[in-house]
This record gives sequence, C-alpha cells and structure tokens, in this order.
Amino acid sequence: MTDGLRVEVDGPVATLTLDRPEALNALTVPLKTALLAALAELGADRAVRALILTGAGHAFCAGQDLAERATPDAAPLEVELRERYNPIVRAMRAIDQPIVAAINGVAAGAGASLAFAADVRIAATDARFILAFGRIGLVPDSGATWTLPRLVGPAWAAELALVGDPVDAETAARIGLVSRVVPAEDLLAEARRIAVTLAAGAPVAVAATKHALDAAWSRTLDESLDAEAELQGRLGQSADHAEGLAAFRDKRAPSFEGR
Ligand code: T3D
Repeated sequence: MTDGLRVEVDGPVATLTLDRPEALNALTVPLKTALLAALAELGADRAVRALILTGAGHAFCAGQDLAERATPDAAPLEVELRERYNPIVRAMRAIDQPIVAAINGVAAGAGASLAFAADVRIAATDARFILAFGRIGLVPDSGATWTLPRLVGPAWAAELALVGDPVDAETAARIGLVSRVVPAEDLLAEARRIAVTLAAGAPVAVAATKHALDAAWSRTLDESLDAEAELQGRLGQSADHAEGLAAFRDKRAPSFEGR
C-alpha cells in the first residue's frame, strides 16, 4: 500500500501531488503522515524554493477519508486534528518557501482547508470548493475558521461555512478565494510558471514577505511599519539585495543565492 503522496522535485520547484484519485484524494493517516514529512524535509532544503500542491485525477482533495474515519481504530477527532491536520497546516505556514495550490477539481472539507493554507491559489475552470463539514455535523477545521474569513471576508466566509453550497471556480475568483482561473489542461503549467517565478526571487526576502503577511493579521499598522523597517534594515545588508541592484544596473536577470 502506498502512502498516497507523490513528491517530484524539478530544479527549485517541488510538486506534491495528493494521489488517491479513486477516493478523490481523500486524506488517510498514511497520506497525512507523508505530507507532513514531505513539508518538513522540503522546508529544510534550501535548494527547493517553491512548492506546488495539487491532486491527481479530477479532484484536488475530498478532505478526511470517511471510510477510514468509520474504522474502529480511527483516532478520536480531536486527536486526529491535534496530531495530524494541525501540524500540516502549521508546517505550510512555517516553512519559508511559498506554496502554490493548483486546485484541479473539487476541494472539500479539509481538502479545501489545505488549499486555503497555501500562499497562492489558482484553480481549473471546473474546480469547486465545498465546506463539507456541516453536512456531517462538524465544524470547519484545519485552519479554515481562521483562513477563510481572512481570504474572503466575513460575509462569504459565513456563506461557505454555514450555507455550504459549492462555490465554482469563477465565483471563487470573484470573491478572492483564488487569484486566477485557467483551463484544466493549462493548470499545472501555470502553477509551475508561478512557482518558477517565486523560485527566482530572493529567498530570504520571499520568506520574509510570506511571514510578514501572516504576522500582519495580528499586528497594528504601527507594528507592521516597525516590522517592515527592521526587515528592510536586515535585507538591505544582504548579498541578494546587492545582486538585485547590480542586476538592475547591468540590465540582466538577477541570480539570488539566499544570502
Ligand atoms: O479525522 C477526522 O475525521 C477529522 C477531520 C475532518 C476533516 C474533514 O475533511 S471533514 C469532511 C470530509 N469530507 C467530506 O465530507 C466530503 C465527502 N465527499 C463528498 O461530499 C463528495 O464526494 C464530493 C462533493 C467531494 C464530490 O462529489 P462527486 O459527486 O463529484 O463524487 P462522489 O461520487 O461522491 O465520489 C467519488 C468517489 O470518491 C466515491 O467512491 P466510489 O463510490 O466511486 O467508490 C466516493 O465514495 C469517494 N469519496 C469522495 N469523498 C470521499 C470519498 N471516499 C472517502 N472519503 C471521502 N471524503
């Protein structure tokens, strides 16, 4: 039995594919364990500068595997969240590399939450989001109560979380849940184009931007201004900043080393 995760590293971009298409890439313990391990390993690898998260087949991810949940030895829900789902979401936000979610089909339950926890979300035209938790008597989890209102505001967050109707890709783009929608056949190429662009950025600045955007949710404007000044002071001393200036002067593409 495989763990259901495919990891492919191509230059500075790692692609993580949830690969259980027969169950719409639903999340089992082996898949969650493998995903967490991959995030830890790739997050520590300085040669990897951007990640893509996608699903095999026609779905992105249908959330928790409900067949596994029905087995007698399934962990209690709280344990499953604390020991597997929450660490995955924390790892997605903690690693320095940006994550591009390429949402190739339905993203339901915790599958939607994983998409929400990425840095950039792009969707295929036939993608849809379903906060399926309410249908089975649960609350949105894996960070969705935190990420969703921040992505789309309180009105749409309540619509998705409480009403629970599927949201199609076009609507998702209109409400800010995804930043762009592309034909299904172009999705991975577009995700890779974005990931390669991110990977070509100055890694320390990219990481600082990712973490500063997260931190801003709990900061005042004054605190953000202070944090930006402190970060800019440090980055202004970096070799990558000098390289960026030199590349501008020489009219060439910069080559950043993460120093
Ligand atoms: O540990 C914990 O439990 C706590 C954590 C909870 C986090 C959560 O994610 S809770 C939410 C769990 N997910 C769901 O409730 C979604 C269940 N799935 C659906 O509602 C629908 O499948 C979809 C709306 C996602 C897609 O509908 P549709 O019509 O496109 O596909 P389908 O025919 O329903 O599904 C196709 C196959 O995938 C089918 O298998 P079969 O009959 O062909 O052998 C179906 O059973 C399977 N499948 C879909 N979702 C899951 C799944 N198998 C296991 N787990 C699933 N979540």
